[in-house]
Amino acid sequence: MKTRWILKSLILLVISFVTNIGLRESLPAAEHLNVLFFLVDDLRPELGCYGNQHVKTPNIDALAKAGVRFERAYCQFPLCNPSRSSMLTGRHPPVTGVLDNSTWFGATHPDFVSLPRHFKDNGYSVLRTGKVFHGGIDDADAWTEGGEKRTFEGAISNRKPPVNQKQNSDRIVVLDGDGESHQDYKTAIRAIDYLRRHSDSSSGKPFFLCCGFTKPHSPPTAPKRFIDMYDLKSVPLPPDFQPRPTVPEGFPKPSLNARNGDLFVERDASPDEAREMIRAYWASLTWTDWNLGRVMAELDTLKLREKTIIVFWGDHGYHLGEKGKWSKHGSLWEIGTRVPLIVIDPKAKGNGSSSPRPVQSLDLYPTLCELCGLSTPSGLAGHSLKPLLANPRAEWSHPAFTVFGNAKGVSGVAVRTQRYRYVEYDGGKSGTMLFDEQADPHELKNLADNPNLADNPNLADDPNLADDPNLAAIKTELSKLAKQHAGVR
Ligand SMILES: [Ca+2]
Repeated sequence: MKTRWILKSLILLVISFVTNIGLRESLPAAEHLNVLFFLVDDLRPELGCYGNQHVKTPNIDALAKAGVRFERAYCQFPLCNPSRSSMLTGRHPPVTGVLDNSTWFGATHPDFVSLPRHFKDNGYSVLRTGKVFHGGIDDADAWTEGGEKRTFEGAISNRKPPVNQKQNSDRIVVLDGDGESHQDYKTAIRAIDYLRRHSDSSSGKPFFLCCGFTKPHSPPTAPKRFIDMYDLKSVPLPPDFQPRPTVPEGFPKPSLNARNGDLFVERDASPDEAREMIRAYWASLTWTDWNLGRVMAELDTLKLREKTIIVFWGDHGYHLGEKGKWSKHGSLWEIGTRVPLIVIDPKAKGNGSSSPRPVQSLDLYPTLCELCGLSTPSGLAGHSLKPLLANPRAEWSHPAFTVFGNAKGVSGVAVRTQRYRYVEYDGGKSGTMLFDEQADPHELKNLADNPNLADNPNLADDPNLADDPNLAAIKTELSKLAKQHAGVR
């Protein structure tokens, strides 16, 4: 009898060891929180919780009420693959080497452990549904479920864009019913299935679930009832609207690409067409909000809120006709680089408020490691946001950096402090931009080339800058930061 009891105890011990072997950290398994990470494609902070009075986003607004909303969050590159590769490896784009939509970071840097891979290595069930890495360039081995084989071998995709991409992107898609036929509807279904199957924490394996919606990326897409929510006549145009991308007088030529990437490609946008496209973008993001709401309802049904960190993130900014530009390609303006970011740590003291500090997408990797009690891999460039989750106005000395370029290298660097945005093209040789975002939120006035800059006293209390005596000194300090960042490798 005693032998049988010892044998049973030994078997239980072995089962327990095998179950928890992946959780290498010191915390017991039950104390590791789950992660539910929403990634939304091409969503600028066009949301109720970011002050937009027109759009209907009740489910995302509810996330903002429950967590900390970051008022000034910035992507590292205004394009899908470089932005996502940066956030998911915790490194700046010049370090990942991903500066286009064709490059796979892992071929050149097999030593970089991606965010989902790190959670997998630490014993989490790591689950993917929808777009997380860029399409066809998945870190396939990072997931315990949902990984997809990359569509090419080596570092660079040889896939050519379809010949009719321009026409496909530049249109409005109306779905039947609730949109059941669309990928994003199915992405939510799969997330709900994952939650049901992985909700039992007694298994000793918490989950890290990434749920990536492809809308409102072009073509704007929604069931009809979401389009009908908006009255076309009430859609405002931006104050700097133009029919085509137009570099304003006094601004550097590289600040706007003459050719739009996704919408109104090589054609004018009339004011009426622009209103219709903005309405379609709103409908598309309201449908995304609805899909997100379905996943959140399941999380609540399963009573997982208290055990789950929730992140809501957009991959880069987006123009809707500002300065005649549509979509994101190459924009280092505020509207091209600012992203929505909400983090809910169920225990955080700052929940329900917003943080004015400039933060970056690549801060998420170290943040999630710290909140979940995992070690942080070496080589990450970001800073954990945990102090700002506790106190959204805590001291924060880090500015945000965004770059643009291509396979040949970086051509533009933007630095964002709490108050200022500064941009240098080709190290300043192709022009510079300086904005006081508090005085000029639409970026209509380029201060950089003002010969009387030294006459303007620095009245701002910007926690990211030294106590510079005037705007000329601020420009000098920001230029130094931009040049340092251009040299990051
Ligand atoms: Ca995108």
